[in-house]
Amino acid sequence: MSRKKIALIGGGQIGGVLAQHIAQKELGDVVLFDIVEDMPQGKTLDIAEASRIDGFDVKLSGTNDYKDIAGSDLVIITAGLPRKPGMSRDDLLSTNAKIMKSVAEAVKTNAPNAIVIIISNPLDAMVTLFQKVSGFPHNRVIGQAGVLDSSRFSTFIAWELEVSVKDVNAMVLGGHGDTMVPLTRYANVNGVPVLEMLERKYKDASKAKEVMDAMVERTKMAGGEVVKLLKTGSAFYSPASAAVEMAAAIIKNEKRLLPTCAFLNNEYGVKGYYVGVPVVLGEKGAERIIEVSLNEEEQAALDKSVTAVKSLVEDMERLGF
Ligand code: A3D
Repeated sequence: MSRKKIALIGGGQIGGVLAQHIAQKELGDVVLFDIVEDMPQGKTLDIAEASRIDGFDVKLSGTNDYKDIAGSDLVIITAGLPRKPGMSRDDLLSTNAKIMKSVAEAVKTNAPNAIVIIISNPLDAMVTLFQKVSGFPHNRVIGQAGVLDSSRFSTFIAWELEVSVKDVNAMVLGGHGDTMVPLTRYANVNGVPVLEMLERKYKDASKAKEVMDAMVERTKMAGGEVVKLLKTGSAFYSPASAAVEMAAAIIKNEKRLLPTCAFLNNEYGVKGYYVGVPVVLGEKGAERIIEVSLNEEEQAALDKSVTAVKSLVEDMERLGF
């Protein structure tokens, strides 16, 4: 089996960690692209020089020339500005849309058969724009947000219940913004409902609900919490880990069921928009969208999140993209 080729567009904070994780897991040869001269070359050289110590053997190269991404099986995009304190993800719209348009044109020309995972914010709009400009089939263009948001939610649950995070299963649906929808009813610790564990812990249903609501709120604001602490940029370790989990599912055709920003065609009552939902990821990218039954309250929350995604996409269209 020949080794896969993975191109990373954007060699900043997330791009660098992506390159390191992908190399360490030997998912494929890595080409790191950035417009900043020498920087991606320096980062990949640095990572490659740890290969003897870490025990991985893949090719790593940095480039400022899109021709070097030719033949890529997978492309992961982080090009664009990150948030600074006080900014919402949506504040990045016009700058990052301009960047994403140029990236989409270059990927279309140089790696026309690749599956593409987008991380740049505002996520739902950037995925929509990439697909529109590239014309790639919807199953080959997806966004990373839900894996990270779900991992954040799972982490807070593990801390609260004092159990290993490895046993926590929790999923976040919707757009990657303040309206995202953590599914509290489905959250469980190896099959035991989190809500039930909270009720037993506090022996009081309303207190249990209050604690759950606080974890939901922290999950929605988790990106901003990190931005406020870092001051100069946004989260980068955890977004990279999240995208690598998706990349592995695709490269190894694992059929993982992961929350993914995917194109909906009447699923969840949504037609023609990219929204975060559970998706089976494999060698064809987003292979199947999985519908989860939602109660009235959950459906209303998802509808609200979809409305936010639609208005973001409309804003982008008004800007001429
Ligand atoms: P940063 O460290 O600034 O890296 C971005 C890189 O993009 C820089 O190295 C730039 O030089 C490069 N770049 C700029 N313009 C272009 C261009 N035209 N072509 C190619 N590269 C270019 O940011 P980061 O790595 O911290 O974050 C990258 C993006 O991910 C930002 O938009 C963040 O908001 C976003 N982000 C998303 C999540 C999600 O979960 C969706 C989480 C965290 C950050």
